[in-house]
Amino acid sequence: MAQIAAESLIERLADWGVDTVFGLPGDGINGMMEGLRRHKDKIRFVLVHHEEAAAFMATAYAKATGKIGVCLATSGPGGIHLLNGLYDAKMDHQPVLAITGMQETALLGTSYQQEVALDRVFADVAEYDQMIYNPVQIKTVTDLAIRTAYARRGVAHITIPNDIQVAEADTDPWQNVTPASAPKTAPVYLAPPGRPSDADLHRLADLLNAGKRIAILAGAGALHARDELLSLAETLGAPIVKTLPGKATVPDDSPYTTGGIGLLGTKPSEELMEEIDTLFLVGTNFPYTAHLPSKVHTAQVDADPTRSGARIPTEVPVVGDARQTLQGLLPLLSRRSDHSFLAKYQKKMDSWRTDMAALESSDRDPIAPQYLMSVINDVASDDAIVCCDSGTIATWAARHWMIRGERQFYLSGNLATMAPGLPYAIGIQRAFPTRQVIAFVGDGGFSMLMAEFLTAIHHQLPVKIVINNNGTLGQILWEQMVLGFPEEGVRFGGPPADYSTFATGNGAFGAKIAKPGDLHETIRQAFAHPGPALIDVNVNPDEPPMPGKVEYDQAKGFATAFLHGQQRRATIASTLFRDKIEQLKG
Ligand SMILES: Cc1ncc(C[n+]2csc(CCOP(=O)(O)OP(=O)(O)O)c2C)c(N)n1
Ligand SMILES: [Mg+2]
Repeated sequence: MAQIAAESLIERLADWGVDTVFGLPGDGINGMMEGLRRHKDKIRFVLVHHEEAAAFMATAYAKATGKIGVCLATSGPGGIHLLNGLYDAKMDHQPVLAITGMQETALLGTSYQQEVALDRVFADVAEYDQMIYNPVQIKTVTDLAIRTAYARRGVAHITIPNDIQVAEADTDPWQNVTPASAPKTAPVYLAPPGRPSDADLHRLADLLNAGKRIAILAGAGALHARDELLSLAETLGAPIVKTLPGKATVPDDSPYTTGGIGLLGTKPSEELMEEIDTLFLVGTNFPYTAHLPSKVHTAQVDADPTRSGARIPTEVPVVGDARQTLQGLLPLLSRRSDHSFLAKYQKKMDSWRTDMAALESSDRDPIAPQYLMSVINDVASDDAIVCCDSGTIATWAARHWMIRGERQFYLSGNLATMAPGLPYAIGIQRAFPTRQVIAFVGDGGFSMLMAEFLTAIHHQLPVKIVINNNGTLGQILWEQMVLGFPEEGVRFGGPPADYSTFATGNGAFGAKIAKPGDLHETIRQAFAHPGPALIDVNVNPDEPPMPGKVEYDQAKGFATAFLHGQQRRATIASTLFRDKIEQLKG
C-alpha cells in the first residue's frame, strides 16, 4: 500500500518524540486516523469524549513534561470545540500543536457541510497557523509548527484538507514555477541561550545587594529552579512568595516561603509586600498588581522579552531562563548574616499555619472543604500531582495542598477556565502512568466535562477524582456577595447531585461521602485502588473562601448583601466569616 500524506505527518510527529495524540475523529480527519492506525507502534491515540478536553489534555501533558502536547479534531465543530483548551495553552505559555481537518480542496469556498475557515478561527490563538495545500509541505510545516510552539511557548495549528490527507505522501502534483523547493528542515528545536549577559547579572546583583527588606516572587517560570531559589532566599535572607501556578517552586513547609499571594494567598505574604523595599520577580508575570507594592526597587527575570517589566515599573528587567540566571547571579551576591527579617516572617507563618490547621477540623459538620483537602494532603504520596479546577477549590488547594518532595500542582492559571481538572489529570497520567494523579474539582467544573471520566476508564488511567460538591457555582456566589449583591443564578438547586453512581455504574471505584467521619478511610481506599476512582464529597456550601487579609470593603460587601436579602444568611453567618465581620466593626 502506498504511503498516504497523513502518514508523513504522523511519522514526523514521532520523529519529534511525540508519543500521544488526544482527539476525536470525524469525516474531516479520516485520513489522519488511517495514518494513526498505520503507526500505532509509534503514537498512541487517546480517544476523548469532547475535543475541549483533548486540548486540555495536550496542555497538561506539555505542562508536566515540558514536551509538545498534541490534539486532533475534525473540521468545523471539532476544531471549534478545541478552542477553550487551546486558549488555556496560549495563556499559560505551553507548547501545543492542534491538528484539524478541512474540506476537500475542490470544495473550499463553496459553503460545503462543516466548512469553517479554521485557519481564520485560530488566527488569534495560534502563533503558527497553516493550511496544507500540497503533500510536499507536510514535513516542513510540521517542523516549523512545532518549533514555533516551543520558541513562542504557545499554540501551533495545522489544518489539512481531507483529499490531501489521503494523497500519495511526499508528492507535488503541481508544476513548479518558483526558483525554490520545499525547505529541507529537521525535526529539531534549538533553545536560545538562557543565561543573561554578565552586565545584566551585575546590575541585578547591585540592586539586590543594596536591598534591606527583600521578597522574591516566584512563578511558573521558576518551577525548575527550586535549589537556586532556596539558595537565593538563604543568601539574601529574603522570603519567597509563590504565585499559584508557581506553587511547586519550593515546598510549602520550607522555612524560606510565606506561601501564596493574592486572594488565595496567605496573610504573611500580604504583609510582606507592605513591608519590603525590594522585590525580585522570578519567572512570573503576576497579573494582580493590587497585591504588589507600588514604591519599591524592582528587578525581574523572565524568559520572554515581551513580558519584561510588563506589570509594574521595573528598574532591572533581565531576560533569561530563571535557573540559569540564578546560577549566574548567586556568586555575585553578598551573603547576609542577619536573618532577622526572614525570621520575623517565619514566625508569622507559624501562626498562619496554626490558623489553617484549625480550619481543617474533622469536627465540623457539614464537611469543611479545608478538611477535605487536608485529608487528600495526608493520604497522597510524596510525588502526587494535583490538578485543580477554577473556583473555590483553587483556594482550598492553594492553602491546604502542601507541596513536599516531588509533588506538583497544576491549574488553568491565566485563562482560569472551569473544567480542566479532570482532563489535566488524564493527560498527565498518560505521561506518568505510575504516579498518583489527583483531580480536585468543583461540582460545576466536573459536570461540564464529566464524560472524560469514561475516557480514564477506557484507557485504564488510574486517576483519582475528588469532587468538592457544594451544589453551587461557589466562587461566583462569594464574588457577588463581596460586591454587595445577594447571590443570583449560582445555585443548582435540590440536594447536591450524586456523581458516584456514574463511576460505580461504569466499573470504577465510586463513593459518595456526606459525613466527616467517613472521609479519611474512603480517600485511603480510593487512592490505593489500582484503577480510576471518583469520590464525591458533600461539603459545606456556606464556607467562604476568605482572603488571607480581609479588607474593610470586602466585609462591607458581605454585610450589604446580607441586608439586601442574601439567601441562607443565618448559615453563612454561622461560619467563621461572622467573626471577621465582628472584628472589622470593632
Ligand atoms: C468556562 C467558564 N465559565 C464560567 C466561569 C466563571 N466561574 C469561575 S469559578 C466558577 C464557579 C465554579 O463552580 P464549581 O466548579 O462548582 O466550583 P466552586 O467554586 O463551587 O468550588 C464560575 C462559574 C469560568 N471561569 N469558566
Ligand atoms: Mg461548586
